[in-house]
Amino acid sequence: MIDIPAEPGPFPLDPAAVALIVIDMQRDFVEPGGFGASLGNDVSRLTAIIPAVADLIGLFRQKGWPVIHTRESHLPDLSDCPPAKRLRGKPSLRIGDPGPMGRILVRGEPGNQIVDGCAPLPGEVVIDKPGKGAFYKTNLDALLMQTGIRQLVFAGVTTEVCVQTSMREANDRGFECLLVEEATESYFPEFKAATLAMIHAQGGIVGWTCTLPALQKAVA
Ligand code: TIU
Repeated sequence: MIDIPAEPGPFPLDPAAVALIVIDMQRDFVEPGGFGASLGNDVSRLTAIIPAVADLIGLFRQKGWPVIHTRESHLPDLSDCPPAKRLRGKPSLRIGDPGPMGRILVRGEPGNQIVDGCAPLPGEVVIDKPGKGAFYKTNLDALLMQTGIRQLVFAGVTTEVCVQTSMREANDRGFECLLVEEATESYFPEFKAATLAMIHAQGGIVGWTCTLPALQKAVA
């Protein structure tokens, strides 16, 4: 075990049972013209974390620890997109509409690709998920069970939507979860701060949070 300085206390990282899960670092959320921007958001806060996420991915690759990537995406016929999701709000473009990076949030379109700085290497698992949570209608649970992974280090976007939803799903399934502050971001800084606080409150009710330098130093 390697003790990572974290909140609410040290995270006991097990090199034999840990994986990094990078949530939805896809152009749809991080670049102008995608789903995030269509909802009225300024994406620059998210673009800014690409180097930190890349550093974290690099650390796991250097250690030989697994890296898992996710993408929020729907089938081209939108059969896996509930109308309640597609019709929500008043976006400038809805899921499935053609945009500057292809159809919004549709699997295989340019906007659905993970940004270059965080791109998966051959052999790394990429989970396409129709929901906000990474476990809903995916094989992630089975994959983690097969490979003996019991701890998940979380990164990606957005902190309070897909990252937090996935982390809560993982926590309920018995995984020990650690969120890295510099490697996650929200369109709303106050939501990021609240999410970090609520995760590690009450003795780590949904998991742990740590800083990237603390993790880097502890595993060096
Ligand atoms: N809108 C928003 O903040 N997030 C999402 O819709 N999906 C993810 O967080 N990936």
